[in-house]
Amino acid sequence: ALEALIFDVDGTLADTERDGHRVAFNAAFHEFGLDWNWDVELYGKLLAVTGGKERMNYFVDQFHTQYEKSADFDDMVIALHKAKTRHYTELLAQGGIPMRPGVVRLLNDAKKAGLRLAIATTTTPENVTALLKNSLAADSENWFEVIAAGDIIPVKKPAPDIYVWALEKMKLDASKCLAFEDSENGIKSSMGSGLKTVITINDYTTTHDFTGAIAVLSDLGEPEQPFNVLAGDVQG
Ligand code: XBP
Ligand code: MG
Repeated sequence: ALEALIFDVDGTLADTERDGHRVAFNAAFHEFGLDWNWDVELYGKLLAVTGGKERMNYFVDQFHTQYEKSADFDDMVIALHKAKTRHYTELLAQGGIPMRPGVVRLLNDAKKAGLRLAIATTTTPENVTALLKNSLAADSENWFEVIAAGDIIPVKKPAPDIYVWALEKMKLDASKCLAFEDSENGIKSSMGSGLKTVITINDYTTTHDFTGAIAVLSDLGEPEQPFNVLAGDVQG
């Protein structure tokens, strides 16, 4: 039987990328006097690489090749990323980003049904805490038994490591568990760890390959024919 649900954060619990992370990256670039600007379209391409520091490196290597990296480039990326996290969490503190449709209902129903909850994300732990606190509920960090996030795992999605880590922490077999993702990198990671996966798409991921997903949904809101995870619609 189903015992636990594991959630991705960015794009799955909330639409954080375009109006959240992207804006925070640009604010950090501005703060550091860099003329880098990630518009909505470019950011869609940069999402191919997960992790903020990794994404900045990917940008410079693939999209800004005339930029000359100084000897302390890696240190600058770390400092930039700290500033980006500050901008992002400030944005969340202003209540900037709501949960996606159906997310709050599903989490509450899952808790009532006695399911265990966890998070597996490439984003920074502080970002997860800030989103949960400001957009879900003050105490909602405690709803999740495990929050697997950021650099605790050196190899980020699409590698399965973060999900494997979460499952090990929970001493849980993948077969007893369901993952929720929004992206191709995400489902590669979750399925790579053996997890059945439900996809909710968003503007950045509509064209992604979700082969193997047990369901691909527009969102977790109320369809005409309710899709009821807890009643076993997705056990097969
Ligand atoms: C999320 C990401 C992250 C965030 C930024 O992917 O790709 O890089 O955009 O996070 P997923 P940090 O939803 O697949 O986990 O800047 O904190 O690294
Ligand atoms: Mg995601």
